[in-house]
Amino acid sequence: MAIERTFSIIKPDAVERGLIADILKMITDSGLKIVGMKMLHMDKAKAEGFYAVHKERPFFGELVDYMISGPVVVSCLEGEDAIASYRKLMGATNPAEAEEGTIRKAFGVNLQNNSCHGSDGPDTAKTEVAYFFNEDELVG
Ligand code: RTP
Ligand code: MG
Repeated sequence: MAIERTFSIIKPDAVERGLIADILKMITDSGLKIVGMKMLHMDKAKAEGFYAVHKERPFFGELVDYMISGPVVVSCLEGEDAIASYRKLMGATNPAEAEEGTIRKAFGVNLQNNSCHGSDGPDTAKTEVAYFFNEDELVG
């Protein structure tokens, strides 16, 4: 298996409830390494750009409003099979359907306020990391 990088967001619902450390612990306990991290509060244009792929979906407006409702923690994670491995750790999009031991099962509130984001493939991982990080903000 290849060493990959993926992009993660600890979403506003989780930051607001003081769950940054709990989620980062689950990430590092799973064997993924944090190679870049920052806290920020997205403006509307930044969030709309990030979720542009969903712009025709009925939930787009609500999703953007939620993502700019408070600060988030963005990170770049590295490890073997990091993209699939982090998607597995997050669990199903809807926390009600997420498996035991996943971030969304532990902390997700509902289909929208599901505590975390992770890239869904190699192409999105690359563009999403680059959307938030310059090369000199990543270590290792
Ligand atoms: P993510 O992109 O955040 O890692 O989540 P995902 O791949 O599991 O889900 P995706 O289909 O890409 O949806 C992106 C985010 O939009 C919100 N959502 N709301 N109201 C709804 O029907 C609905 N469906 C999705 C969630 O916050 C989801 O993570
Ligand atoms: Mg997605």
